[in-house]
Amino acid sequence: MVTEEDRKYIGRAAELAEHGKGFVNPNPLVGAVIVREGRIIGEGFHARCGGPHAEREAFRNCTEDPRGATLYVTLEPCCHYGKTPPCTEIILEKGIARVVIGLTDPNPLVAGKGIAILQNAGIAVESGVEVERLTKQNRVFLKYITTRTPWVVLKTAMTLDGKIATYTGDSKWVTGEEARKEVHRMRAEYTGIVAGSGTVKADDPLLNCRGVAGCHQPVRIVVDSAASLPVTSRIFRTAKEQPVILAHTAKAGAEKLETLQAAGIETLLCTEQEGKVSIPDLLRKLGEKQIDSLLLEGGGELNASFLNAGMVDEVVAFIAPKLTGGREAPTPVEGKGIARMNEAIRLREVESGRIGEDIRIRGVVEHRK
Ligand code: AOF
Ligand code: ZN
Repeated sequence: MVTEEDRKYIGRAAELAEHGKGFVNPNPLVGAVIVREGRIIGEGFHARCGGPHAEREAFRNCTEDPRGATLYVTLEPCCHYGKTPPCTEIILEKGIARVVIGLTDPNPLVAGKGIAILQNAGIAVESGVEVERLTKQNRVFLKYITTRTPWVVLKTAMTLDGKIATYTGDSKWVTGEEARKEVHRMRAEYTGIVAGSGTVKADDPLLNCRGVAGCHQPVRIVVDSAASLPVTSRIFRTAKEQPVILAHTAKAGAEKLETLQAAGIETLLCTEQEGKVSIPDLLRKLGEKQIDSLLLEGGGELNASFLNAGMVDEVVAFIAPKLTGGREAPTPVEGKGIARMNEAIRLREVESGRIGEDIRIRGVVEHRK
């Protein structure tokens, strides 16, 4: 039976798991708590990919012998030799009497086998606690481990009348300082950032994470069918400091590709769809490179291609209380668009709030069956 107390300790383990954000990918966020007689005697979380799992960290931090205690862990303990030995082994070794698990692990290497090993050894096991909260916390991992393609977050910043720049192309800045800082924090959470070559030419962005202490720098991915990235762009010039992948099609010239490679850029040949890089092919190939999550920063044509391919999982929009108008002013999603309002792409789990002077709306895309 799962008690209120069980839910509380799984909640604590979920809090601990958050500390791994931005560092564990493509692994899950996992937290663990060891409890005896209503007291926490050990806590741990998975801190970085390749490092010890949460369970081992909790044992390492134990202030007393955990024999007979209860282990709370947000994800089913693993039972395979990966980068680290199986957690089920140390749980048995330490003489834990009861294990309370948040989510079962869909990783085919685990998927219920971890629970079975513990139960067969006579340990009392409960699983499926705080499922909604934990599913949300680990949505990147849960998608990646089952599809091997990244979780994609479309991020945009626009005026109240839906423009991402003025009709002259001026976009500095749509939103205020706090929203821009928040974008830098977001960049640190995802493995890759994607932009189209049009945006790179227009704005010459660095697409890095600035002003966030100790943050990880995401891989920068430029979607550029013809490999037209200017050699004067900041992305080109900083490729040796922060990785860049340039996704192109067969129409890119061999000489330009060599120039890009010499600058330290990884070029990625993708199949073509309507003359452009095929988004499903791109995501498959990025997935093979262990890229589990992407922050998509457009522009409008690339955003439309991702949406049309059904490859956006989440949308985060910053809306500035400003109006610029202009029928030629660019908008977050261009393309041809959807003909009928009742066919619009919908969001669920919608949240909204203020970030400085701006408003942020986020939600998860309702994928069509
Ligand atoms: C984690 N951290 O705390 C737990 C995980 O390659 P490895 O050895 O790090 O194994 C990664 C897999 O282990 C991961 O995909 C997940 O299925 C399982 N559990 N992973 O990174 C943890 N408990
Ligand atoms: Zn493990």
